[in-house]
Amino acid sequence: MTKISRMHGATGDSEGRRDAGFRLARDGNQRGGADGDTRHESGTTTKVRPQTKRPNLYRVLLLNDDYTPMEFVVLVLQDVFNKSRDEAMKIMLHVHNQGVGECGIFPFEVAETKVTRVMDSARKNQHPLQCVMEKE
Ligand code: TYC
Repeated sequence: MTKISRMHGATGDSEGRRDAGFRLARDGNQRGGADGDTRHESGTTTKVRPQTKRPNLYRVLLLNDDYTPMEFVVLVLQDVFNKSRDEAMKIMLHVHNQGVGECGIFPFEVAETKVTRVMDSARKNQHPLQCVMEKE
């Protein structure tokens, strides 16, 4: 469901500014968007603003090491990050050759859960594989 916020107010003030409250309320909403005006018979204006806050996104990265088997990394990428076999192989080889590679970009709690799943699985299998997240 789309959340709607309404801001009532006069359309001008003593300093000649229009809808100052509305502009303030928009601060931090970088996406902007389609904002509508509804004029009432009373002469007041209602601004309707869909809530379009984006979640904080985090990049999940795999780090290379010399000991974790390539096949284990490929399986982790398939299981935890839902990659196809081909895509998992591509990412694993990128990490193997470049030292670090991206598994995906997710909202904080999703990223955290994926990092935990990778680290738990690596520990359980006694591999030194490292998985980290960084703010996008
Ligand atoms: N470098 C490892 C090897 O040669 C393979 C590997 C790839 C390990 C990616 C970790 O994130 C990793 N067995």
